[in-house]
Amino acid sequence: MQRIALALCTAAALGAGAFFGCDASERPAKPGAAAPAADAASEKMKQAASLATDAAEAAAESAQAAGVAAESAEETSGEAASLLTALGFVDDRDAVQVLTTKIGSKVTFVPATIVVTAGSGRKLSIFNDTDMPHGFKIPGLALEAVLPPGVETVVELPPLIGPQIYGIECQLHAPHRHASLVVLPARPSGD
Ligand SMILES: [Cu+2]
Repeated sequence: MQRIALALCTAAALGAGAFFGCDASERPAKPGAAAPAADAASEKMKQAASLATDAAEAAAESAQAAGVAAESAEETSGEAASLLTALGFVDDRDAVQVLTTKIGSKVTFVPATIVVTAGSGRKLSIFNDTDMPHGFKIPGLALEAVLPPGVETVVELPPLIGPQIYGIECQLHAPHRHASLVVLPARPSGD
C-alpha cells in the first residue's frame, strides 16, 4: 500500500494530477504564488522611491527659489536704504528752539511742526513764555518733560529713526494745542 501511494505521488509530481492529496502535487504552487507578491512589493518600492525623488527635487527647487527671493529682498532693501540716504537732509543745528506761549485764548507750541533729522543727540530748547508750567510729551517716543514758566528747558530726544511723524502734547493741560515732530531721513554732512 505504501508503495502504491509513493507511486501515485510520483505520478502527481510529474503532472498526472492533484487528485490524490499528496504534498508533491501542492509544492509547485507555492513559489508561483509568492512571485507575483514579490513583484508587486518591488513595484511599490520603485514607486515610493520615485515619489521620494520627486519630493526631494521639489524641495531643492523651493529652497533655490527662496534663496533668490531673499537675495532680491536684500538688494531692494539696500537700494531703499541708499535712496533714503541720498534723499536725506543734512542738519547743522545744535538744538532746535521752540516756544510754548499763549496766542489769543490758546496756549500753543511755536513752531507747531518741529523738524529734526534721524539719529542720536537731537536736542530741543523749549522756552515757556507763560506764567505757569506746561508739559511736553511725545507718547510715540515715551518722552515726557515739564517746562517751568519763564525759563529755557533743554529736552534731549532719544535716538530717532526716520522718516516718521510723532504727535506732541501737553500732559498738564488738555486744551493746550498739539504739535508734531517730523523726523526726516538724515544724510551726514560731506556726503
Ligand atoms: Cu500746557
